[in-house]
Amino acid sequence: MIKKFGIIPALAGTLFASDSAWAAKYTAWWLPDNVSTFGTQVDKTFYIILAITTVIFFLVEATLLTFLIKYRNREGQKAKFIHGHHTLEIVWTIIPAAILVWLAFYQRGSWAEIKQNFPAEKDAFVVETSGQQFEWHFNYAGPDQQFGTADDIETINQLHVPVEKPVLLKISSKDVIHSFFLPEFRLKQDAVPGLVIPAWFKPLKTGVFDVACAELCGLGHYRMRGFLNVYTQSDLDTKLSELAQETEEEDIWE
Ligand SMILES: [Cu+2]
Repeated sequence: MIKKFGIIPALAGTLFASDSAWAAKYTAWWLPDNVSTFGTQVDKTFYIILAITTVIFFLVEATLLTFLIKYRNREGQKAKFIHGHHTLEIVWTIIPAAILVWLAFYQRGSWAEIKQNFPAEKDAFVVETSGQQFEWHFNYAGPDQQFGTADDIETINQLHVPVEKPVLLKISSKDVIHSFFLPEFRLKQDAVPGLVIPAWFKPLKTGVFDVACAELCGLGHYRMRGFLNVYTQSDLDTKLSELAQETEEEDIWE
């Protein structure tokens, strides 16, 4: 989940030096600030895995270097064939297996919270979300609170949601497999044609955040980018009634 690599921040820093907020956001090389209720749990799991793999990486590299030096070609020392070592092989199989099993149990609660226990529709702000090469479509129930009626509101690449309320997305795709990704919310879910997959999050603060596609979905994948706008409930109501007004006007012209 490292967002950008060395050269990109350097380039972006030069390109966007005039806009410091933009520059700060897109030149940061570590995880973006978390904005969802379950994000800290995801980050904690990430850091635990990072710590374990870092320790193992240095152990393996140190062993490799030691052996390279110790058993290098020298006068009076001849290379010989060694078949292997059963005890060692069993040990280095059991240890990683035990770590993986422990991780599976450790993150079980977070997985259930994020991917299994969805908020009830009546308690959540529901948005039908679908990917289409190369944009995100968002469909809201509109003033009558019913989906599939004439007053539904559709926005493209702009998702509007309330703060501190569960948002329930019903994710699908109109063509190929996309992946709905909210980096600041630590949420990623594939959008698959023919399936409606739920995903949820609860924003902790208002603001504008990124919506990305995390699946290479075609030539225009790089520009499949949207924005998540988090408002207070009253600001959201204002925004949605403006959009409802626009939808009504469009309908007259159709
Ligand atoms: Cu895509």
